[in-house]
Amino acid sequence: MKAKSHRKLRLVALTSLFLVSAAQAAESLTVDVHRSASCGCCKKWVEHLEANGFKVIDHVESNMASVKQRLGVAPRLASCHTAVIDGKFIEGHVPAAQVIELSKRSDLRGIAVPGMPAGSPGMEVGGKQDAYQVIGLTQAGTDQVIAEYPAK
Ligand SMILES: [Cu+2]
Repeated sequence: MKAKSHRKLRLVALTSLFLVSAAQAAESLTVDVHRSASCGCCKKWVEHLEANGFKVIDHVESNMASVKQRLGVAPRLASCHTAVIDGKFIEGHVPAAQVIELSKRSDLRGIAVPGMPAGSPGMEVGGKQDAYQVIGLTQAGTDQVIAEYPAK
C-alpha cells in the first residue's frame, strides 16, 4: 500500500512538470547560440533575438568550424555564429522574422545570412546597409531565397 501511493505521487509530479514546460514553449521560442568568446557582433545578434522575445541559451565554443560541420552548415553559407532551433541551424545575422519563419518550416534544414553584411541585425555600422539575402537550405540540399534586405 505504501509503495503504491508513492508511485502515484511521482506520476503527479511528472505530469505537472510536463505541463509547465509545454506552457513555456508556447510562450517563447528558445534558440541555442554557439559563438566564439571574442565575437562582439554575435553578442549583438543575441540581443536582437532577446529584444524580439526569444529565449537564448548561449554557448561559448573554442572550435566554431567543427560546430558548423556537426550542424550541417554548408561552407558556402558560413558566417560567424551558428544557432539552433528545433534541430535546424541558423547561420549568421539572420533577422528575427526569418527565425520565426524557420521554426514553422519542416522543409528546411536551416537558414543563413552568409558572411557578415553591414546593416543586418547585430552588424549595424553607422547606418551602412549592404544588400543581402536570407538563404534557406532545403532538405534536398539546395538553396532557396527566403528573404531579401533591404526590403523592396
Ligand atoms: Cu557577425
